[in-house]
Amino acid sequence: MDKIYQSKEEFAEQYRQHVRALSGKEFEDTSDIDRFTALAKMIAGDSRVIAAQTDERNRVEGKKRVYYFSIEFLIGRLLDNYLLNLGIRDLVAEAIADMGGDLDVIERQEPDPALGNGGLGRLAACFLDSMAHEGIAGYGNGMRYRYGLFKQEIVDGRQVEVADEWLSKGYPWEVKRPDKAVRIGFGGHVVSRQEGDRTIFSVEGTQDVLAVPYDIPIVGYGGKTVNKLRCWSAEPIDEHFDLDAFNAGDYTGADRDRANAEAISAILYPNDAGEHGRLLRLKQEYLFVAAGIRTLLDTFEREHGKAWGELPDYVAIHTNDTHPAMCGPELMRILMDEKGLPWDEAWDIVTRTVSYTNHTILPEALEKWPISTFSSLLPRIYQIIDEINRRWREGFDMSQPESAERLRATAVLWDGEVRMANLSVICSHSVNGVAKIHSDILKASTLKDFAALRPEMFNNKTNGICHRRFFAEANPTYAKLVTEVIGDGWLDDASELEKLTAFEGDASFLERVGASKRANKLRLAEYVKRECSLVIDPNSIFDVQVKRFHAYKRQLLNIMKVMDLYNRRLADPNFKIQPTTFIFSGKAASSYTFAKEVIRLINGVAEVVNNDPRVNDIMKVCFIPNFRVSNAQLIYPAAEISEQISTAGKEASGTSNMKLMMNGAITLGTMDGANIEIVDLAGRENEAIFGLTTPEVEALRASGQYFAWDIVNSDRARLGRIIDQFVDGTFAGLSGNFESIHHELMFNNDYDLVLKDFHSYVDAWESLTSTYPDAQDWNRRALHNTAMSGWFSSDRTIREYRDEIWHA
Ligand code: 4GP
Repeated sequence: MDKIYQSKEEFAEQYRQHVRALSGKEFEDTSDIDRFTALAKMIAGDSRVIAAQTDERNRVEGKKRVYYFSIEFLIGRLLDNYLLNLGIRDLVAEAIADMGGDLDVIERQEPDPALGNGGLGRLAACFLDSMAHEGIAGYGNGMRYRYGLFKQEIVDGRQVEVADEWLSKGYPWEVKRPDKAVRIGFGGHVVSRQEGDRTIFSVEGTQDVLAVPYDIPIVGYGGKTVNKLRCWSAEPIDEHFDLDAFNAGDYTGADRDRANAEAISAILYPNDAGEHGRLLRLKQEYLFVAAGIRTLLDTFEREHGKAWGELPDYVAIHTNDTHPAMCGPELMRILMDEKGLPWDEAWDIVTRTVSYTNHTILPEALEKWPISTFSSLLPRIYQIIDEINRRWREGFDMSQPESAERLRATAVLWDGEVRMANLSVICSHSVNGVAKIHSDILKASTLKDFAALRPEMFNNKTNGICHRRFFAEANPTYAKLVTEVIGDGWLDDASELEKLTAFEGDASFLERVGASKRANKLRLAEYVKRECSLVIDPNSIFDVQVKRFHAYKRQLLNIMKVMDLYNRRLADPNFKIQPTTFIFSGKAASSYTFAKEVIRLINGVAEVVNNDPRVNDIMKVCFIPNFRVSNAQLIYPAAEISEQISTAGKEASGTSNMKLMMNGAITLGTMDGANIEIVDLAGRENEAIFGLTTPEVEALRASGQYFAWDIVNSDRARLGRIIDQFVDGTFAGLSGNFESIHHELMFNNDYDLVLKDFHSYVDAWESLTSTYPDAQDWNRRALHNTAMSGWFSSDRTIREYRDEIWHA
């Protein structure tokens, strides 16, 4: 790897200069935040130099460019990642130590931008890293929210949402590019005029805003490729500051235009629970789509002129879920209205350029917009969608018996709504799910009518994770150990981790694997002490469930297990389990009442359990507030059990399962999402699998023979007791009982089958944890999981996208 700094001294001199230029002080006299800002700016500048070289190389080689459209990029902190990818992490750490500083402290100053909700947004960020690593000319296109997802605080056990001011100290990685701003029109009405035999459409009377890009460099491992993430922010077209209003004391009114425009990029919406239908969200979706499409067409035109028919050869547009679904219609609009192409030609270009990934089968997450809202905000786009829909309908032979149902299921416009998933499919040449079972479910049920009509467009791309961030960087002690025995080739090619299987019989190596886990547990215990004022025992098993809170993910099942173990210990002081710390973390959408109640329950149980000396030798419960990329990187390495317990058929893939596996945790999970591939790779004997399978869930639901009360009545002693405790005050100390949870299980008949899977889950947990005292065998399974996890690197996933979808 060519390094940008050859020696500590060379780096130190440059760094000192940067610090001076930024703060006017010598390094020794600066604050940690100044040190961070100067270092990040310096590395960002170096990266931009490589980016220019990358760009030039791409241009000369005529490389196909991939544009990854995603309304979320949950990028995490970048500094450590970039130092690693540039091959200078150790050099920089030593140089800063020589200067009397501490790189770790400096790195902790970096804001952790919450520009995503969870899995989908983090996946997009991992993909950027892997595209750069693979040398793909790949660009992220997203939104720059002034406030990311809320910061979560816990007050009396409840989640409280606080604005996340991630920009308050500046963001040294980004560069604003006002010269690349794009004018975006909303509202207005469509007019047409005739030119020869062509009707040309345009929109008049729009209210315009300016989409202004901020570019963040994306540094690939190996330091050869630096790509770009472009995030769009909304601003007013003209500075229309009303001096009269201001002088009259109306300060808000004076700047109304700015406030109205900026509102579009003010906040990131939660991904679940009823946020659809919000006008601002639709504006966000159009803004980043239209601005991104404009940019990529400008680049294409610069490089290839007006050979629009060649667009699919040089450009791939990937739509991450349905939020960028307007890519198809917007591209149609420009190709027809501005470039003068006829419909058929434009449509052929669009459908050969655009591809789509689905991330969830939850019906509430499949976006739909009321036609009335849509057509008044985006009249020309709506008109194009209407025509797409009309032509789609025309393709049906209505004499066929199945046609009516197929049409109903696949139409874009139906029941007064625009269905974004159907639009995404129809505009694309490829549709993929994110794990094998998920892709199968898409074909067999969610999108089955499309699959029947166009089977060739459906494919699977099992998710992956950036193993450099979530293993090398997050878990330096273990990574060092791995590198010691198999070399560092695994950073470049994660499949090399498999070489670790040769050490599964090496007792002294396994002991060191255990010691590194212990070091990570200590590190997390210190964090927990600082953040939660809770002392947890690093000798106990760290049992971890960290992810968004959602009913189908069944954090409720997990905490019911804790309640059960607690109850059994109180009933019988001789009841033995392996001492365990139950660790939870994650946010719930602010309007998702049930999920928030589960958070409150976990904290309610924690309050009782953690203060009960009768059980403290065997259990503690810990809820870590404000789950985000930076604390995730502390949690995964410390985990020994990975809780992946969704109702089978519901979790599209999951990615925390992969991160935890790589860090040597054993999966306690259902046969759902990518857990299935984990079992395939590492062997069922090295994980703990329980519960109903997807076909069993479907059969049980279809039978109509599931009765929550029967299950509870068949086990009054354990389940019955837990059900009572939701409402009898046992865990109500912090902020009251949990009636709605009781109601969900008993009166809504337990939709997520928590009660049904309860016993098999608790049994699986007891049986797994009973093997913990055999440390050597536990460490062997941990190592085996790490060894077999290389396939889950997002490098592999990206190569599949590249070869099978983008052909880049
Ligand atoms: C998530 C899925 O729930 C998760 O299973 C998957 O691993 C992840 O996408 C990445 O593909 N979905 C979302 C969302 O985050 O917003 O729909």
